[in-house]
Amino acid sequence: MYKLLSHNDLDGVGCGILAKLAFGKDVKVRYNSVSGLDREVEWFLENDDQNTFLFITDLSVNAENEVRLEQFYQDGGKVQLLDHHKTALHFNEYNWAKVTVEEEDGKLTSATSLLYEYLTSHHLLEPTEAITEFVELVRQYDTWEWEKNNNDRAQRLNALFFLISIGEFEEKMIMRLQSSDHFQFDEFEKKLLDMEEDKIGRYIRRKRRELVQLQAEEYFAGVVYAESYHSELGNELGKEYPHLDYIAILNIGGRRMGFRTIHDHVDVSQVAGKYGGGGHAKAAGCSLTPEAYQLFIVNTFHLEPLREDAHRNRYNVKHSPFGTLYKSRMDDVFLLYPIDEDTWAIEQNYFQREERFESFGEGERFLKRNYEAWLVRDEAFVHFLMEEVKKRKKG
Ligand SMILES: [Mn+2]
Repeated sequence: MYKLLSHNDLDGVGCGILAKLAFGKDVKVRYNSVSGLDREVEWFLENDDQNTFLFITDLSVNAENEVRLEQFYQDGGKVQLLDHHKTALHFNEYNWAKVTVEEEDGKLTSATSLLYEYLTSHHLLEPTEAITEFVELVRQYDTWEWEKNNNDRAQRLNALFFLISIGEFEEKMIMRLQSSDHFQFDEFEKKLLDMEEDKIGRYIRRKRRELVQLQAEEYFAGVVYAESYHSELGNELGKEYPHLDYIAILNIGGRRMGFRTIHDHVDVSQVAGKYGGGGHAKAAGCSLTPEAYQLFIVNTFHLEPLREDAHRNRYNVKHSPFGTLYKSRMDDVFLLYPIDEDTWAIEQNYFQREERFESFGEGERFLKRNYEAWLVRDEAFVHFLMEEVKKRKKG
């Protein structure tokens, strides 16, 4: 017999699907949250048939279970942990664990791709084109590579995963992978996914208007409350507000929070680590500890959301050689303009500030981080220019 304990997200369930394809009725699969795994491992060690081969995928155990599993292994127990989270790399010192973040060719791994590699190389599962395609979609979704590759099929697979129950998803995928030459969505799923996409778009637009800015130690964070679509939301908000180092997404009901970043200079697994969590450089999470609650909720509850940049301007546009106009909630007006090819300066309420910036982006980052300024609409820009002309005449 086999038992697989895995994560309850798409990558974790991808592992369950592969295990069922390989072992059929001989495997019991249980999906867990990050915090639920350790109870399951304890239960297995205390109650399950000790001849069962235990797989743990996409999750890692705590220090106590680390010791227990090593003992279990030394006593002849069969266990294999496969994970791809950087925070789990120290498990590689054990014979029963293999943690790989990146393949030799530089491709990021996912738990599903690691288990597929394991099962096929141990001749427990015959590779097929359909399974290979499915595994690659899961891997691209889990590592965000789909974004770079514009592979929206990977995102749609994850959307489908959330539209139906885990049990239904497993059953559909197993049937499909056993009977099709290629991995495909059916017509009904395509229709559903189109509707879901529209819904996510509306949800993100609403959340964009709720984002508040917080300076937390050396970083600027965007803070938003959301129960669903964390990945999509973190990514969209990150791109909309590139001056923020990361986006913190609060799920009060679940007493958890997620961290997402689009930047390479921030490792959000370290930020989450401060509050007892972990994850990847670009996506991580933690429980809402009292400390995190104080910083991200109590400290931000009174704040007003960031104002969005005007989107449909023709004149007041970014990178303009004539200058770009911003405004703050204190009614300060800022004109960001180039002095020469690679020097930008800021006029605040018609007075030039001392700072110099090497690019437009740096200047804008300064304004947004320090003043939460937003790009004003064309009308306000024209009004500003007319006032300036009047002042010059008087002056
Ligand atoms: Mn994963």
